Amino acid sequence: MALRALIFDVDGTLAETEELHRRAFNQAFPEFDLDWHWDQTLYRHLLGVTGGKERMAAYMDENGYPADDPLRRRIPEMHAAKTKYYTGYVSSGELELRPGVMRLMGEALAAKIEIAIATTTSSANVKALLETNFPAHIVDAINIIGAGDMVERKKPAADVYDLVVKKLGVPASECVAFEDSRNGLLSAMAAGIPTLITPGIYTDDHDFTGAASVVSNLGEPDAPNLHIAGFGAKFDHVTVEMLRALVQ
Ligand code: XBP
Ligand code: MG
Repeated sequence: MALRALIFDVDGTLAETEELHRRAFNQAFPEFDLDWHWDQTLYRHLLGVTGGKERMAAYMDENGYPADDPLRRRIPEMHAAKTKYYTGYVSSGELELRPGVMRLMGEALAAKIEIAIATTTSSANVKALLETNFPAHIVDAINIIGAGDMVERKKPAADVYDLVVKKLGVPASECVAFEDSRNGLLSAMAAGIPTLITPGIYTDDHDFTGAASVVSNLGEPDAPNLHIAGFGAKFDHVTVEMLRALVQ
């Protein structure tokens, strides 16, 4: 079995973005005369719902807002305000990539292996992260991006991974998905893609049963990662060589 493509999730996988998302939500709420404040404990719970708009609707459901509350019609506006703040934070360079992300992408390109993105977040957020944190040659090589606003059903549904695999035109079994959450793992698995997990600050307690491999992060030659479960115990950082063996 050949290794044809690496498909990366964004939030929690490329970078620890969720604290900036949480800050952006909290900055947008007062604009709509809401005294909502999502602290880290509440946000960890709310992250069980993927998609910012769906997350706000779930929060309203949990806090007694009627199904026909007029505020629900303002969720798209609220989400646009939040996205404006979030993309501003990202573009001002507040994010750092997780260990090994840039290195592995460079190795994949050198080995003529495709790189793609499959995320629940909005396209504007992906664009801001790629343009701010990645060099042009990598941005130019990422031709296939599946984002939350492109599919009917967000993760854990397979939709976004199915879309990306279809655009790649390769067998799902010859790709590797990189994820940080159970919802992301379930989505990639439903699409038939072997999945490597790097748990994030908000997902370290998730059940990753079914993952091909779970490691603390992708690691660097001079900054080894920790092997947690599945394939890869003899590697101290994730490489194309390791991934080729993983898909065999
Ligand atoms: C994570 C998500 C997103 C972000 C917020 O996506 O579920 O909803 O939390 O972004 P992934 P939006 O891990 O698949 O990248 O507000 O744009 O949804
Ligand atoms: Mg994620």
